[in-house]
Amino acid sequence: MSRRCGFILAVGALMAIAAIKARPSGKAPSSDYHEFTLTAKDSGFEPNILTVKKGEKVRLIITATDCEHEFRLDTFDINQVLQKGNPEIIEFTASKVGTFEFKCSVYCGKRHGKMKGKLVVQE
Ligand SMILES: [Cu+2]
Repeated sequence: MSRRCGFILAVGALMAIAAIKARPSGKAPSSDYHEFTLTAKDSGFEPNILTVKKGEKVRLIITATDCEHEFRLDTFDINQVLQKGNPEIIEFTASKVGTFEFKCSVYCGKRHGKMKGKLVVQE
């Protein structure tokens, strides 16, 4: 009896694994975005260099972890308030080739001036 129960459990487990694997690759439907997950804190953005290809749709998911910041990327007309602990999603198309600075645009303390990063858009 106990062996049979064990067998049924094992088959059940295998079927569950098969069902998980059968899902369409687990990717979100929006996988045509080049996605980055960033944190913002007074020591800077992490990561602070983002490299994409021209024409790519870019999605940034940014979470301020210590206090409120703002993410500013003038070239693409972006200025997003980042409230502490509240991930913000920013989407845009990397339509220009070049290296573009992004920064925090609200004074957040002594290290505010160092809160900078680069978006590198390659041909
Ligand atoms: Cu700041």
